[in-house]
Amino acid sequence: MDSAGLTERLDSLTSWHSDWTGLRVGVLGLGKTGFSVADTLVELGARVLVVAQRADDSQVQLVGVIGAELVLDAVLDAPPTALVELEPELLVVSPGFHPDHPVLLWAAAAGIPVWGDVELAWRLRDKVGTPAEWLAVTGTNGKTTTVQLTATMLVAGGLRAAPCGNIGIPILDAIRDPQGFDVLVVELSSYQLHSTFSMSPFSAVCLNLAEDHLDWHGSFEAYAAAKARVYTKTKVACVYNRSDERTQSMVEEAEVVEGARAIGFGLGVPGLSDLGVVDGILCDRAFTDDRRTTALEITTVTALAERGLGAPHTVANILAACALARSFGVGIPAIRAALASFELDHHRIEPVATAAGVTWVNDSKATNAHAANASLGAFENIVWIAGGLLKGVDVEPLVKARAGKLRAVVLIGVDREALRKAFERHAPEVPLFEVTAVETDQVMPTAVRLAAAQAAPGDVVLLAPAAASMDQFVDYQGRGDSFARAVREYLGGGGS
Ligand code: UMA
Repeated sequence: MDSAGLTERLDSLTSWHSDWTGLRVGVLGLGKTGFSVADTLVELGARVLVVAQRADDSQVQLVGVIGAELVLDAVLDAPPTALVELEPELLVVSPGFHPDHPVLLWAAAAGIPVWGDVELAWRLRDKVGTPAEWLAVTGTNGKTTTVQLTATMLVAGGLRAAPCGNIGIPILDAIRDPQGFDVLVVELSSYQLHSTFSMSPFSAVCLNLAEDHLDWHGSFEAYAAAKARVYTKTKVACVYNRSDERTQSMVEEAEVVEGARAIGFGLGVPGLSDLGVVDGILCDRAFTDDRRTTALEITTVTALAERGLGAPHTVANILAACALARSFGVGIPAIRAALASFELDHHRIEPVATAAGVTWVNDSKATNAHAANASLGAFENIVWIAGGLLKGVDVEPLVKARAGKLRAVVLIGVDREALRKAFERHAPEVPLFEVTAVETDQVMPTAVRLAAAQAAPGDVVLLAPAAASMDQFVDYQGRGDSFARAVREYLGGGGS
């Protein structure tokens, strides 16, 4: 088929009920995404070859069972022969593949279109009855909490709703659910947005923007451009963060569906089309008929704080979730009911223990400087445990901004040098300790001992690493679990 014919065929594939039979597709990656993509395309009658550098045994077996072909190549520094011979009409890429991966460079040179799983899911969303609307959520931090909050509010409002996407549930699994949904709350990473073109969400939010994943995108501009795509073709509400101007600019510059409104959220007094806080009361001034003269009261910061939801960045996430849910018509009583039962996930500013006046807090989910900054902002007098994989991000502004709160810092992880230098330059007065142990089971016990020796009554020992965990732990959950275990063992042993 010539390239015009191929473009025409791919352009026509906009429905589950389109003719996908015989389409030759290379699927890159065999993790959660790759398997869901292969499984879906085989079901549609496409010819599927999966290519991956590594995969779990169970996934490898399942690929055979569903009837897709597989090439495993640990190096993969060039397209495998089987892929070249397939002459794929389309590649569907897993988000973990860097854009400059040799197979993607080959595809670009050969003119083979590359989609992500979100692009595929958008086209296939009419499998079960009326397609669900999508509420799309991105941002550097707070995505998962906001997605969970929004889904909880929608369900409390009597809707069939589910969270999916980067949160860990492949979006293709959600659109293939046999019962179908009224609405999906879709968490989108910058990686996923990079390979999404057709999506037209009901409402969308970019919660905030700070440096992260620069090693994947190559530059902050490229990362920001990927995030900005969340607003493209939004139909009803483009929700932005009033304290992050770049999210507002993204909305101003986005090509949206005519009639879509810009809705701000923030911790200050709300403007006419915003959600905000007045005298400690969270208010909606966007989705009420009489918004010139009244604001709808949702709840109070005090009530949220009593439930462990009072940290400033958590309140901001709640307002963003309210904006999305309200845009879909959820009433204030349902939102209140949702907030009354909602619990933050583990590893998000989670108190682990208090002993001898020292509180130990696990915020292992703070995997970048922006999240760590929010975390450090929630406490005074902190012994900070930080470090891991910095992903090319500059930590100097964070150290400079928060040094005044730090009683001491304990560095873990492989990128200690950048953090150490930042302290030498901007906060030489803060006592600094380093964990040189590299064995996973030694890192946290050592860090906890060092931190305990520095903490005084009234202090918080805060694990908020500002870095990814994969240098020393399986993931951020493993890192947080290891910290909590080490704290309990230390305190159980009569420490602190
Ligand atoms: N692979 C290669 N070579 C590569 C990269 C990947 O061969 O260079 C293959 C391997 O076979 C590997 C598979 O791809 O087994 C893994 O693919 P993946 O890294 O894209 O991960 P998935 O299991 O498909 O999970 C992805 C998201 N992971 C990433 O974006 C890195 C999950 O987000 C998401 O939950 C899932 O899809 C469902 O949508 C996780 C994540 O860390 C939580 N996201 C990042 C973040 O939140 O910061 C973006």
